[in-house]
Amino acid sequence: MSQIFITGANGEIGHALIRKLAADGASIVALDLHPLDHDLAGLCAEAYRGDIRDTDVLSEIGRHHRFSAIFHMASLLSSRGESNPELAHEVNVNGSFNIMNLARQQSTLRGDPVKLIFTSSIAVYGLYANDDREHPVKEREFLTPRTMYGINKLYVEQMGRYFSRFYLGKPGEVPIDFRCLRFPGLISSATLPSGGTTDYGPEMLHAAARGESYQCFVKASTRLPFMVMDDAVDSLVKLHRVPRTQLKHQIYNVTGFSVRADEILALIEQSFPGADIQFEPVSERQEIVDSWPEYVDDSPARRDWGWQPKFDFARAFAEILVPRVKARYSS
Ligand code: AKB
Repeated sequence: MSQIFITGANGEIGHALIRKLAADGASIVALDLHPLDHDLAGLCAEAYRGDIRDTDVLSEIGRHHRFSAIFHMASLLSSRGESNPELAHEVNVNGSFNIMNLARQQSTLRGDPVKLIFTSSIAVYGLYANDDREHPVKEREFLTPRTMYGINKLYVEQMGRYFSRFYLGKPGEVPIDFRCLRFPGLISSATLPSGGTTDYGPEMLHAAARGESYQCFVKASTRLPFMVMDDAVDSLVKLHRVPRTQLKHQIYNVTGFSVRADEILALIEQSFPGADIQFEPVSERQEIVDSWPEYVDDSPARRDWGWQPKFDFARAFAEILVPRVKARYSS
């Protein structure tokens, strides 16, 4: 029976994606550096603890399972990557190379391309002083990332294209089916990110719901694209299902809404009137967000495979984020 393999299973996207795929009846094999969270364990056919840099663990997984798809999400995020660029490169690039090799072996064993779905990021873009920030960035523009994380993501995207389209391989080798989404900042009511630079969005919300004070590390005027986790998972599942012939590209932007940090705060204050949130920008992190686009153009995804976010900014907070975080912290 072919299964779905998920790396970075304990991460934010991992949590939400496992729930969705399990509800749809998929047989899931999970991998994470840490033991799989209790709430996910019952939803997976098997869970492995290990590092994507460890080829022994990956070989063992490959020996015991046949995958039709791999969702590869394990990575060190942007702020953490800047504090240890060497480790970021090892995990984000070398680890991804190992996952790509696993996908290649599995494709050949099955005689059918394995879908390797990679979560990339707006961090692949790098905008500088005189660049037009009002202009929604298209997939092939501004590919001059500032962070190690962005550089790593861009490289892995290209490695995926290479192994699916240009690599000659050995006779009989079946190429992988590489598909990739560039995500904006993600906001979930169920989990908190760690080590990212868009983390201020979800952190403001969760701190307010817990009645804690929070120092937002970017300027009030910082505008970035965001998306709620429900839409992020939806986009992954949609991209996974779409027939290859329908895809004109392998790398797609997806986004929900673009908002300033003080607009997020204003909405939070409507629901949590006592929220104690101050803006205390940290220059290293501000420089990272200043290099990212304020708006991204996701029209190719909309056109090619019907991508459409369900939640705009107001609906995201009113209908899912605020009610769910209130329920979460009041129980
Ligand atoms: C980060 O902030 O590093 C991530 C991302 C934008 O990919 N959330």
